[in-house]
Amino acid sequence: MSLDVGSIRKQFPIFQRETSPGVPLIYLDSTATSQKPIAVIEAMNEYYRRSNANIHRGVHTLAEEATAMYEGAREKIAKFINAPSAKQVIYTRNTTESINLVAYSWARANLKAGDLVILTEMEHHSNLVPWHMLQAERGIELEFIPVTEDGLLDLSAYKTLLNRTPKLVSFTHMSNVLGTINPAGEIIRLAHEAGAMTLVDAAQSVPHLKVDVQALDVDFLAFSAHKMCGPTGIGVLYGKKDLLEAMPPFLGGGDMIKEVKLRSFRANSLPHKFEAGTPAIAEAVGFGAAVDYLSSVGMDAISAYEHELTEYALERLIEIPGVRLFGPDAEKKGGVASFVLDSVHPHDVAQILDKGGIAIRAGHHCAQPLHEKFGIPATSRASFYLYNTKEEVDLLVNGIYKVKELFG
Ligand code: C6P
Repeated sequence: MSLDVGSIRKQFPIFQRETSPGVPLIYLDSTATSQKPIAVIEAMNEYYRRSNANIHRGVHTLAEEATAMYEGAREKIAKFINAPSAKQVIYTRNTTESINLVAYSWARANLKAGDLVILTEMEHHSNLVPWHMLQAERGIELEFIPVTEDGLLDLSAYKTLLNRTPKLVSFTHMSNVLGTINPAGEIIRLAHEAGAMTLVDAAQSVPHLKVDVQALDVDFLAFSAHKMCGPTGIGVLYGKKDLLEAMPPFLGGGDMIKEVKLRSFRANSLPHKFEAGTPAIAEAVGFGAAVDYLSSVGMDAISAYEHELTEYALERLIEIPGVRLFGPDAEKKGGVASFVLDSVHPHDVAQILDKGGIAIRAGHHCAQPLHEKFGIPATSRASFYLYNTKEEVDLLVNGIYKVKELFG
């Protein structure tokens, strides 16, 4: 395998801990949130120890250092996704807030009753509920690209939906349940041909694949730092410049203004127009360090390694009698293995595995409609990142055999 996983693991302090005496941590829940390397932890620590100050406000040394660190991280993130300018990288709290920003600002300014928004059946709740809310408020229409039995988007059904001249196509780049990597470039090209804008939920793709916003020609793209070795509390909305410039502010307050009078205000320029109030400064610094870290390992190497690991995991899991796996084969998916085990509730599977130090997630993973589509309330989900190993996959498989034994 192409990565030196032994030395990568040494950079993540959490892997030194045991979940109970003598039981090392096997962390297979990076789709929920990734672990953090020492470089990220130390960058945030160092910021608080040496440079803590508010940004864009003071002229003292610390304020200028803090501002430079906050804006420097934005430059790094812009480069990481190949944004034409750092001004097009808006800091938010997370993917969820980024999608809500588009729904509140762009959509409320541009959509009226009867306008169609196309989503998919595999969306996370954060790319469903903001549109449900707008539907209730505005009377927009929602349609969904169906998911096939093998966990792919039905692109011929999508093409038929496009005949109804949608205003927006908003979809996940990679499913957090099926692992499916959707053909984002093609979906965007077809949407544009039909005259629609596009929003990509890249919460699961940016951490694991090289994502180039210019090559994709996407209009808006949302992701979170905490799934890509960075801290919680910060995410990004990328947008095309002309769209962001035309959009009204989302939240009002300090820093997002050029001028305020008693009865009026003028909004600030990009990106500050969308960043009201004191932002997550230390988190931005950590986000920049995370991007440096992932770049130093190499996104292509990370994707290739995860692919090999996922292929191995799927092969091993499918051998277990009573396991039903969801999603396409390894060629079409990222490092996610969601499954059900005959007559054992996913929460029981997760709880028993936890006794052996194995952390997986069980539940609907904030994708209830997708689970409903497959006729199940919940799945167990193991997910992989650059620090996981084949030995951990083997321990997971042994753990599932133990669950089977316990439940007869
Ligand atoms: N999925 C999971 O365990 P936030 O919480 O805003 O950082 O990310 C939301 C989100 C949006 N889209 C997709 C595809 C996601 O997977 C997630 C987060 C986690 O699957 C937590 S529910």
